[in-house]
Amino acid sequence: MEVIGKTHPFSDIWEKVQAGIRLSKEDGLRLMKSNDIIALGHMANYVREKKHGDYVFFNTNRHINPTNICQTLCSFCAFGVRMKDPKAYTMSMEEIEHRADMVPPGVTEIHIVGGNNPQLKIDYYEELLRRLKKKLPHVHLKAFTAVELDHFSRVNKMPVEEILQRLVAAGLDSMPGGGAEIFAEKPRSIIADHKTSGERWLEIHEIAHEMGLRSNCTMLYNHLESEEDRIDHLIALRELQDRTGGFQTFIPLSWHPENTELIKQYPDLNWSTGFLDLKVLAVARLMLDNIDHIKTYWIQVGTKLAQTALWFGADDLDGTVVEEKIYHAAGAETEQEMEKSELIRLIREAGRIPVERDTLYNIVNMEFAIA
Ligand code: V47
Repeated sequence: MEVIGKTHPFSDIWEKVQAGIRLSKEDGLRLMKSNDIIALGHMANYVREKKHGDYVFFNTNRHINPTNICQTLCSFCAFGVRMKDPKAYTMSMEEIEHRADMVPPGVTEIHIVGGNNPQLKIDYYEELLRRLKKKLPHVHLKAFTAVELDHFSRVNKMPVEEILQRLVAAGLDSMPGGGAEIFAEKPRSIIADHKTSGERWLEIHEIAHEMGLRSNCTMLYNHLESEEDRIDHLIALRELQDRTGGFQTFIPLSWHPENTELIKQYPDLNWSTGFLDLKVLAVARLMLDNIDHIKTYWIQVGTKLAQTALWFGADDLDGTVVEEKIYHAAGAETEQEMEKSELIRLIREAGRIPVERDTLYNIVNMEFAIA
């Protein structure tokens, strides 16, 4: 039986998907407003399999969050704190080096993001990258969101181009996708009032791409955004990707409410549901025709849903992670790390083929595919 036959309400969209024709904003809105999760999943999985067959990518990585002191203090976030907060910390270079010493062989990436700490100048971050690169020359350093780079630019009174040049010279290899949140001004002004604007976030990624750096992109949903805000956000990413081709992967992130100011202001908001998570992921796969990979972040959606997502458009499970702080500050109940063997088991049990990749999606190990 056909999932989407000629009389199905999405038959026109399904024809476009099969013909590789780009979906419009109106198409995106119809999909986002639909509860036909089977049809959405069917179409997203079609695209996903056309791009990647049965492969599911993962990487062996570590997270380091050098400081949680943040002057931006977005209401949706539970990680950033004021300087005088008892939980405030900034890692010394010795602590950073200690973490580098703990990195076992086989790790290919360190993901580094932190708060907008006004006391740290660019030389702190240059030194951090240099020390990590010296100890771990083969490990890819994916560091600093566009929001942090914008903050460094203001604190150091330097154009972001110069900040990026200095950080690249110190060892920066690529940029993570955080900080995008939702570009629409209305919800952004409530959930992330003092943050870098959506326009500036896009501009900084464009600058980075023009300098030859690759980056990721994200969208934070399940707060005050409308369905239209979500589609506009995806289209803004798609348009930038048309110009630069620099985004590697898109990661949908659902908002976690615990310990945040936003839930105090809007007590009716809630945790995301598995249904919404799968819907946003599938619609993203369908709208972002020019971004190769869609990552489901198991830390954030949980391992069971992340595994299911591999049939709803996702082809990447992120990694072993280790020491995740941002989601755990906001009540995430997942573990803070996962063994590689467990990632492989989840992928295999979903009937897919595990492929270990590095940050730039070069294949590190295909042997799990054969076992
Ligand atoms: O920008 C922060 C989100 C992001 C909360 O590039 C929250 O490979 C939900 O971007 N509830 C950071 N979300 C994480 C991120 C990321 C993760 C994994 C891989 C990559 C990559 C990037 O986390 C922030 C924000 O959107 N966030 N607090 C919260 N309470």
